[in-house]
Amino acid sequence: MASTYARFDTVFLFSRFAGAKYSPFSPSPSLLSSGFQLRTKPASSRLQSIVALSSSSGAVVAGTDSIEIKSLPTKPIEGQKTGTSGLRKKVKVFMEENYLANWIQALFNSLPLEDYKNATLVLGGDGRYFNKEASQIIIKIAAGNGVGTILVGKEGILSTPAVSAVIRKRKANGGFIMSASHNPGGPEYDWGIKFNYSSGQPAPESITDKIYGNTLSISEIKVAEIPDIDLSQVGVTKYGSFSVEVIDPVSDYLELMEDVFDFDLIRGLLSRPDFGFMFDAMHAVTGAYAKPIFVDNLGAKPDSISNGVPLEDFGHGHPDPNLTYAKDLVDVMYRDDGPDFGAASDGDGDRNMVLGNKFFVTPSDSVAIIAANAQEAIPYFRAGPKGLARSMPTSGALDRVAEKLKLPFFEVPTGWKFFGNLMDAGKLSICGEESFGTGSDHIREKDGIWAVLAWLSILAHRNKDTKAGDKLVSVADVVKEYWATYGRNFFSRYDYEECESEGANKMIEYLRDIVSKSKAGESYGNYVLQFADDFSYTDPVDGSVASKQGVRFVFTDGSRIIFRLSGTGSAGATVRIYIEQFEPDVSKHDVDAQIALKPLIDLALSVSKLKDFTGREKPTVIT
Ligand code: VG1
Ligand code: CO
Repeated sequence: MASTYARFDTVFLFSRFAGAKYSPFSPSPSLLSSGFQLRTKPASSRLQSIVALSSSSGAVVAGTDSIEIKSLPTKPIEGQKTGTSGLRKKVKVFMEENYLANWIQALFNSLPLEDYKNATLVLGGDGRYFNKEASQIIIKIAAGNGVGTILVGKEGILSTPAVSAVIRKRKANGGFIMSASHNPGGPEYDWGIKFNYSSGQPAPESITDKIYGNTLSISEIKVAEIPDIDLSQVGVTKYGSFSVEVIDPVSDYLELMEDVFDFDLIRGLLSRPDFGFMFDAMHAVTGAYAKPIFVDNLGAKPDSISNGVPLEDFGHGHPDPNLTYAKDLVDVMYRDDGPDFGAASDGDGDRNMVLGNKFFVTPSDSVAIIAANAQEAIPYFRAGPKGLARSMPTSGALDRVAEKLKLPFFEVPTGWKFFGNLMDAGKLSICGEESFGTGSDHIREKDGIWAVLAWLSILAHRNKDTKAGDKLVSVADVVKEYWATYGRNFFSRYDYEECESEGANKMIEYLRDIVSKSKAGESYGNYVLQFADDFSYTDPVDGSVASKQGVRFVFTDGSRIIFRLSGTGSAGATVRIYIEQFEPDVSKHDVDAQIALKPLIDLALSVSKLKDFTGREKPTVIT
C-alpha cells in the first residue's frame, strides 16, 4: 500500500500539464485516451492480454505493481451546484475542460477519508452519450484519490436502482450514477452525475453543499496514470492495490427482485394467454433489464418489450415516462384490443408509468394502491409496511391508506434523498412521488421495475382464482375499487418547461409575498384558505432543515395548489404547478381529472399571474 501511493503525498506536475491549453479530460475522447495511454507504464497490448485472460474466466486478476498519481492543476468553475438529483448540465458543458473532473475531485475533497480511501465504490449509468468517456475519467480520479476498488457495470451500464442495490449488497462505501435521468441525451442534450452513499441513498444536502463549496476553491485534480479500462468484458483488472471489477449490470438487482416478489405468482399471470403485457424501455437503461427479467425469468413474450435496446440518445426520444413523452405506449394501451397492462420507465430506470387498457394510473394513486395491497400481494411486506411517505406535492391518497392501516406517515420535500434517513431508521417501507417515482426500503432509490413488479403482483394476486375465459380483474377495477374505499384524490401537474429564469423567479417571489400576507379564512373564488406557506421540512432523524421547498395554498376542503421550480433542468427554469382535490362521492369518480380540476387550475393561473410572468399560454406537459 505504502509503495503504491508513495507519490500520493508528494504529487508532482508533468510539464506537459502545467499551463497546457488542453487537459487529459478534454472533450475529444481520442485525446482523452491518448493523453493517458501514451504515458502509461503498462503497454496497451499488455492490458488487452489481461482483459482477454479475464474475459474467459471472468475473474483473472493482473496488472502492475504500483500506479503513478499525477496532480493536474485546475481552476474553479462556476455553477456546479447540484439540484434535486445530482448535477445536470448540457453534455457540452460537461465535456468542457475539467468540468467533470473538477466536480469528481471536489467530491473526494468533501468526503471523510474513511469513506473513500481503500474503499469500494460503484460506478454505472444509463448508457447515454458521454458515459463511456466519463467512466474512464471517474475511474482514474478515483484511483488517484486512493479508492481501493471500483465496481463498474459492463459497458458502464447500471440503472439507478441497480447502483443502489449493488452498493447495499456488496457493502460498498458509495457509488456514482452517470445519468441526467428523464432529461434527453445525445450530443445536443443533457448529462448528469449523482453520488450515493453507503446505504445506497443519494448524498444528503450537507455533502452536496460541501462539494459545491469545494468546486469554488479547487486547484488540483489527482489522477492515476492507468490505461482506459475495457468495460466490455466482465472481470477484474488490477493496478497496484487499485482494482476495477466489471460486473454484470443485472444479476445483483435480479436476485433482489426475486427476494422481494413471488416470481412464480407473477409468472402465472404473464403466461396467461388472456393477459396482455407491454413494457416500453424508451431506449433507456431498463432495456438492459427488461428482457432478462420479464421475458427470460417471468415468461413474458419477447415482443412485449418495446424500445428495448439502450441507445446513447434514447432513439432521439425524451426518456420520461408520462402521457406526453411515452405516447407510443399510450396509443397502444388505448386501443380496444390493447394490452391489459402497460408500463414504461425513464432514462435511468427509477421512474415508472403504469397503465391499464384505456386507463392511466396517476403516480399518486399508484403508490397508495401498492401500499394498500402490499401485505397480501408482495412477500417482502408480509409483516406489513413499517410506515408510508410521499413528497409534499404528491396527492394525499397515500395519507388515507396510512390512516386506515394505522401506519406512521411522513411528508417530505421533492427528491428521493429525503426518504433515505426514514428508511435507515426503520420508520418507512413504501413511498412515492407524483413525478412517476415509487419505491420501498428494499433499496434507497425509486425503482421503476420494482413498481411494475409490484403492480403485476397485485394483479396476479387478484386473479389467482380467475378461470380461463372469465373476465380478469383489470387495472381499472383495482383502481376504482380503491377509490370506492378511500375516495379519489383528483390530481394534475402542469409543467412549463424552459421558461426565462427571470420571469419564473419573479413569479415565485410574488407568490411568497402573497403567502407571507395570507390569512386563514380568506376566500379564493369558491375556496376558503386554510393556510398558505413555503414548505419547510425538518428531518425527524437528523434534525436537518430544508426550507423553501414549494409554495402551497391549502384550502378548507383539502384542495391544494402548489408551485415550485424544477431542480433538474439544464436550461432556463421549469415551473411546476400541482393541483389536487379530494372527492369522496363515488358517483363523481369517473369524471376526467382535467374537468374535475378546471376551477382549481384556473384559480392557480390567476393567483400566480403565470401568463404575465412567463409569457406562457399553455403548459409543455400535463400529467
Ligand atoms: C423532478 C421530480 C422529482 C424527482 C426528480 C428526480 O425534480 O419532480 O419528484 O425526484 O425529478 O427524478 P424537479 O426538481 O425537476 O421537480 V429523476 O427520475 O429525474 O432522477
Ligand atoms: Co430517473
